[in-house]
Amino acid sequence: MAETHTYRIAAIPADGVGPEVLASARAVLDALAAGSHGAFAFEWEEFPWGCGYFERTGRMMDEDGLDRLREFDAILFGAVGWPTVPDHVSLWGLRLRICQSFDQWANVRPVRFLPGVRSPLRAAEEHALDWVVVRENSEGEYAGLGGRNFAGRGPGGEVAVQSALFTERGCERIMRFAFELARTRPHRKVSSVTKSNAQQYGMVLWDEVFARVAADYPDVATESVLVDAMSAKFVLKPWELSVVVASNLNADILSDLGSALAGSLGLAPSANLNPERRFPSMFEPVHGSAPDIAGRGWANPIGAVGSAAMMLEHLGLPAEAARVERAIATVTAAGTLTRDLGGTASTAEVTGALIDALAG
Ligand code: GGG
Repeated sequence: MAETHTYRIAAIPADGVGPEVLASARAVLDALAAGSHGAFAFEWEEFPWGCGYFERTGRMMDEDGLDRLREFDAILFGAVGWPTVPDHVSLWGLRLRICQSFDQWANVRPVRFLPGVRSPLRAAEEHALDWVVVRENSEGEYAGLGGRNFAGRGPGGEVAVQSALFTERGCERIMRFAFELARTRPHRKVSSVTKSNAQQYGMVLWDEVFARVAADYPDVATESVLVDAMSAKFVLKPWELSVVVASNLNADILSDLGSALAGSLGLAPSANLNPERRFPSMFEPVHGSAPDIAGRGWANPIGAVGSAAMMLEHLGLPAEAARVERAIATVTAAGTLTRDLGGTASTAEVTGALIDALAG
């Protein structure tokens, strides 16, 4: 028998519902490995980082954390953020630290409309709705450039500047990534999200690079749409979408809108990719830590399990990724839904149903 291929995965459950949904994703992956007849296995190492860790140590992750993560084949991440730590401290101290240090410059966020899940867009029954938001994940509005000025202004006079950084290289690589992805999809189209009418420097460069890159892909249809018009299009004409490429902040907002339209933020998976594979890539549900429902066993694990499927694809296990995606569709079609989708199933019940569906 061929040797078992063992994938080393770093698990970072972090905060709120993160540990609950990550436990589901791990259970589904371990069930898949157990049924692989020794073809592959997962070796997990769990890191206790997050807001609880910050309260104990003053750090969101260990000082040598990045060096330790570098050794893994991939990272599976839960969610970051808790009311006891300012959001900009927790986000920059963990999730953004990993994404930016490991040059995970492409954040891929599929919007899938699952059977059995009611969406406001189900009126458009005749169309199969399925698109991908490609988020520029290394610069733009998340470049961390700016400052606050208290000096000499007196009470109430403070000013803050938050600048966005757009580089030709950053724009070009995410756009080429989007075009290559579009070539793998039935509808070969890339929609670029801009705001160049109001943002005359960064977004005009974005538009110019898009036009230049598009010329290299004559087989892929294109459009350039203002972010406000694109949010309307997500609701009114989503069947015209295939791959949507946008800057860091615009894509973050639009992907939440897309997953809400598909039924719930709890469904949405994502991959933070370092396409050159110089560093491990990181897979996480789009949703945050949801302090309002954390610890109650209600969290929807499908976003985390879908992220695990994206990790399988990245690790070179596309058939296994497809099996997990089919299991997700089987479970939603059967009406085993958590509360965010109008159901009554717990996280554990959905996880059990997913594992049963893998076996079926
Ligand atoms: N699993 C995703 C997560 O933890 N997100 C936390 C968050 O606040 N992210 C903000 C952002 O990525 O823009």
